[in-house]
This record gives sequence, C-alpha cells and structure tokens, in this order.
Amino acid sequence: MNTKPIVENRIWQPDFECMPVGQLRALQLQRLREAVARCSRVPFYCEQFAAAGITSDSIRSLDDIRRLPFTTKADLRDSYPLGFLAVPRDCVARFQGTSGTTGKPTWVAYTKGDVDNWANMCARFLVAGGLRPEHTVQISFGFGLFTGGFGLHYGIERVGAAIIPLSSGNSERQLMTMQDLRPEVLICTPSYALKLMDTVLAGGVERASIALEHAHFGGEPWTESMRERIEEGLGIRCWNNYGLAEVQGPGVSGECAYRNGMHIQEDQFIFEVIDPDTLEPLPDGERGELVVTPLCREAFPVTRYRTRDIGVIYADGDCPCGRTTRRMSRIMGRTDDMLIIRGVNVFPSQIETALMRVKSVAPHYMIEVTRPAAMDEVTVHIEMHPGMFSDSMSELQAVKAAIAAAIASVTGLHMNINLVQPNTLERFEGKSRRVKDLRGISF
Ligand code: DLL
Repeated sequence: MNTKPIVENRIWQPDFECMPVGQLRALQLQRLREAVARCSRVPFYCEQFAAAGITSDSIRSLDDIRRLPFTTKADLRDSYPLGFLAVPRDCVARFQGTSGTTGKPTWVAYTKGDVDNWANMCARFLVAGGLRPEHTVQISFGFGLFTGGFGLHYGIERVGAAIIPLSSGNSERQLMTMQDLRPEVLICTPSYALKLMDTVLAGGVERASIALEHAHFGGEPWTESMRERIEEGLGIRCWNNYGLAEVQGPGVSGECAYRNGMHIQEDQFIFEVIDPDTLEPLPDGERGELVVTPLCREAFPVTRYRTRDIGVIYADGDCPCGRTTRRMSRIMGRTDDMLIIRGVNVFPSQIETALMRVKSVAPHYMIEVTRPAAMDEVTVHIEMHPGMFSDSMSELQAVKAAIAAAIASVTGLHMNINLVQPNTLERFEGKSRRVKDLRGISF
C-alpha cells in the first residue's frame, strides 16, 4: 500500500467519503430499501419481487441484496427502449446511451436529481486526483450519448474549474488548444493520450509550450506500464476512474492522492464480486465479475447489474487518505466479448448485424484489432459469396465502402475492410473465435 500522497490529499464530500464504516453500512441499507421501492415501479422487477416476496421492508440487512435479481444488458435490451424507466416521462432531465449488443443503443435516463448527484460523484474523483478550482481542463471525450463528455463536464463545473469542451478527435486541434489555452488538466481515454504524447515526443509540439500537469483517464482498460509511459513521456500525473452508463457513467470509483486502487463511492453503489459461472459471491481479495447496485438513481434504477468487468475489491485495510470506502483494482478483463475501440464499446454482434445488411457478403468474418501506433485499428476480414468475387477494382471498392458505411452506422467507428476469397477464413467446430485482439493491453 502506498503511504505517501502524490498530490495534496483533498476530499470533496468528506461527510460521505470518510463516513465511519458502521454508519456507511447503515446508510447503504436505508438507501437499498429506497432503491428497492423505486425498482418496484419497473415491470421487470415488479413480477420478480412479487414472486420472491421482496418489498423494501423485507430488506433487513445488506446480505439481503442477494435476494434481489441480477440485471443484465440483455434484460435492458428486452425492455427496449425505456422499460426500466421508474419515473414519469416528464421527470426525465437527460438521456444518455451506450452500445447495445445489436444495432440499437442501451438508453439510460436521469432525473434532475440524478444529474446533480452524478456531478458530485465526478467531482469526488477529480478532486481526489488533484483538480482545483483554479485549473483549466480540456475534455477530449466525445460530447454526445457517451457518458464521458457530459459526466466529466458537470463534475468539473461543480468543482469550479474552467472547461474546454473540445470533444474527441482532431489531434492537431487538441494540441493547438493545449498550447494556446494552456490547460493544466486533460480528460480522455488513455489510448488517446498516448497518441497525443507520440506527437509531442516526435517533436511536433514543444513540451514547454503546453502546461499539462494531470490527466484523468477512464472508459477503457489500461495498464500500469501505460501509466508509466505517459507520466514519463509528458511529465504529468495520471489518474484512473471507472464507471458504466447502466449504473450512472463515470464517477462510480476513482483513485485518490495515494493511488492505492480506485475508491468505490459506497454511499451510492453496492459492489459485489461474483464467480461469473456459478454466480456465487466471492470474498474481498478474490478476482471475479463486478456486480453493481446503484442506491440513489431515480430515473433508471437497476439491481445487481452484471458489469461483465473482471476485477478485485481489495481486502488490505484502510487507505491513508482518510476515505473509509473499499477500493477496487483496475479492470482486468471481461466475461463477454465486448471490445473497447478508441474508447467506444463494440460488440462483435454489432459488426455482424452490419455485415448482414450488405448483400454479396458471406457470413464468415474475422475481426482483428491492433494498435500499430497509439490508436486502435480494426480490420474486418470478410469472405465474399462464391461467384461474387469480382476482378473489377471499382466493384470491389464499392462493396468495401458499403460494408464500412454499414459498420460505421451501427458502431460509429471507421474500420478497415479486407475482402477475401470464399472459403479462406477459419471455420470453427465449437465456439467461434471471430476476434483477434493483438493489442496486448489488458486481458
Ligand atoms: O465508459 C463511462 C466512463 C466514461 C468511465 C469516462 C470513465 C470515464 P460505458 O460507455 O457504459 O461507460 O462503458 C463502460 O467501459 O464496463 C468497462 O468495461 C469500461 N471502462 C470504463 N472505465 C474503465 C476503466 C463509460 N477505468 C465500460 N478501466 C465498463 C477499464 C473501463 N475499463
């Protein structure tokens, strides 16, 4: 455990973040009961609660959380678009979204109170990682359905720092803005920071001309060695934060000044770790699938959301920062086949959905993910139908363009397309392995 802070140790909401553990558990129990009451307005839970005799009064201890049903992405999809909405439509203040497993997004909704709460959750990890009101922050996350842009925006605003809502992409503009407005803090995915760093190191930009001191990274897996590379390369401090749209977005957990793992915002979320095969709970210190129950969400409550993210909740005692909340590891993998490409969640099934829209394409494909420079690249190798493989370059180009457009319309990402002759891709007898992830980052 690190015993020295890397930046000054500050705490945004000490009443909650440093609450004595007994009091924190009592608050969680009270909030869990309230969450159950809100969930009972959602048809998916209503029936299951009735069958299992679950009411908010029947939740007597935190262990009773195990009586509540798990919720999966498939459950949300089956209630598309807004079957989990627990408030009247006119109480919704915001919709955000994340990738669904097919062509449609998973929608999530927030009341005004949810948005307000979310801002504090983001303010907590930002302040823990050195954000001060006098800073200027460049947000290089997309502002749109992705929760990263708006979530961080409101958190920074809450702290009182200045925001440059630049959004993602266009590295030249990113670096120019860093030079001209001299933000001290950068918010983006770690892979995008690597890309920007490579330009700086290649001499494209004088390091002295930018004022960066800190960066807050999330939205995709990264490693300690990536942290070292970026910290050394740019001479900054980098912090990790975690979240997912289905339970809020960013602000679910984040690192403090001591960097002993990510503190879970336990007054707002109950975390469990389960064995993904047996669904049995695992003790702190054991690696398994993270399951999250948000306690305060009004518009879109869920119970025991199966994140599919693999991690560990540490069992090594209190962090010297003074927070009493448990801490979690980096995300170490996933239990499903979701890929995160340049911060965007992509399911192979989405690519398949897109391919099936294009005639002349056979149902045989292989998705190859690489990171040639700092950024992820995806190449989709696709077999053509027998007889459709044309010698005409322009015809092939047109098919490729149609496939790339179909994939972009479903995933929002540009992917390279490689058309191959019929019967040349590997066939599988058991489970197909259609993804080759050659990035060597996390899992
Ligand atoms: O990525 C929320 C977020 C935005 C978190 C910005 C942090 C910063 P989704 O689009 O729903 O939400 O994707 C959630 O991204 O289940 C993880 O697999 C992955 N993920 C998020 N943060 C981290 C992280 C946002 N720090 C999915 N490390 C999650 C590793 C992360 N994976």
